[in-house]
Amino acid sequence: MTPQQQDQLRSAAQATLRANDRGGYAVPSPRLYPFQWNWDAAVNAVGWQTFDEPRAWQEIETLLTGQWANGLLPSIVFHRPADSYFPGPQEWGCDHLTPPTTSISQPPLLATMVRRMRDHSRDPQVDQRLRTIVPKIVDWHRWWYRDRDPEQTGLVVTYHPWETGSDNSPAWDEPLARVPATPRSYQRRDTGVVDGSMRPHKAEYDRFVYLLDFFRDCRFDPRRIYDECPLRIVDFALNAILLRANLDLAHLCEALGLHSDAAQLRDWHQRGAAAIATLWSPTLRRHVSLDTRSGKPLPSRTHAGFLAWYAHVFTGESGPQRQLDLLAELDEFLGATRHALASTHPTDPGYDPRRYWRGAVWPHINWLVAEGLAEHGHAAQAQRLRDDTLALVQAGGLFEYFAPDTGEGLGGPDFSWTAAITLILLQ
Ligand code: 9YW
Repeated sequence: MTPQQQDQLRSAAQATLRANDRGGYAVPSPRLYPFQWNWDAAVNAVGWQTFDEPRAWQEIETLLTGQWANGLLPSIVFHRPADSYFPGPQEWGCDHLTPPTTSISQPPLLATMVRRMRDHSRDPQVDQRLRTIVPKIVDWHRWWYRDRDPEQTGLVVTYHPWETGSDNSPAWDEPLARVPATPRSYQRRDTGVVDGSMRPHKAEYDRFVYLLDFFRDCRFDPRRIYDECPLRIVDFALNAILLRANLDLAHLCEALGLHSDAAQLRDWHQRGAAAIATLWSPTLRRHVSLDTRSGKPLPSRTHAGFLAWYAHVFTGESGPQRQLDLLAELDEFLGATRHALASTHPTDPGYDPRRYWRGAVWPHINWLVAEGLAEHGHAAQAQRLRDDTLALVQAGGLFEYFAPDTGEGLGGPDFSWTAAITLILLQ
């Protein structure tokens, strides 16, 4: 890319974030997702920081207004009503809250993004802001371990594919099939905004809706949901993101003098890293997620395993060999499609290059995997992922995700976190 092309792309990405700004928060994509999403906001903040640092912190502070008293930081904060999205706050049974939210969370990227923002900050008063922000993120991590790991295994469970952020990944097919379909009728909005062939199937939505009704009917009682929810999985990707976030949050706590919180966070990381090692599959050469209802591993060949570097869990004697195995698996992913990184490998029976998390390339995942690779000295692979991401965006536009075979931009247009990742990679 020439410097002039880079400038053009940077301007387009900045303009997209500005256009998606609804006053303190950016919607992921104007019509498809008209509210503030949790892990999108974390990525978007880092994107904002490349050209407007005060706005970057505002993105996070606005997200935190949706935090529940028990620490949960919800997946969506419905700051203002909009009718182009289903399910809204009433469906979740959370319309009485100010602001209304969902009742589930999303991958906890926030602490890692906040640490990065502090490292890059030009604001001499930044720690003043962090004194309010950091304890709230600690409360969120405490919520994960209290409500989502009541048996203290070191790993947290999730109850909804939306909570994993990778909604229709083939990894969830089997556990989701055991969830009853909702008996009630409902009206999807997403397929009125983008082509239905790029979205989850109705059978999946029927179960997504069943689950959110279930949480509401349980009155969000954590013990009851843990005991009775028909879907209960240990998502490797979410746990990898949480483990990494524990380390970054511990660093932030130390910087602010919150030493006992820091010690707790390092303990969670250590116990989690030991527990996550048991999810390694020597035959598949990667970690896999676990269905804690059936006790069975979920072996779908997805990109999730490549977050192991980012999570810093290759500790102990097995670490070096496991890294070599995972690099071999990564080579197979890189060689399998024209554009990396396919979210599902083409040999997986669930592969579908255009249908969302069943094959499409996701810019933010590329970036996270690249960060982890670079931190472990695998510079060439990291660069390949960064180059592929920028090439896709340049040729295909600032879309939500991209076809790994043709490079076509798919899903929602003018997508905020795609813009943010573009800005980060062009930095
Ligand atoms: C939904 C906003 C969100 C992302 C998720 C992605 C999708 C659908 O869009 O969720 O209805 O919440 O799967 O990861 O945060 O971009």
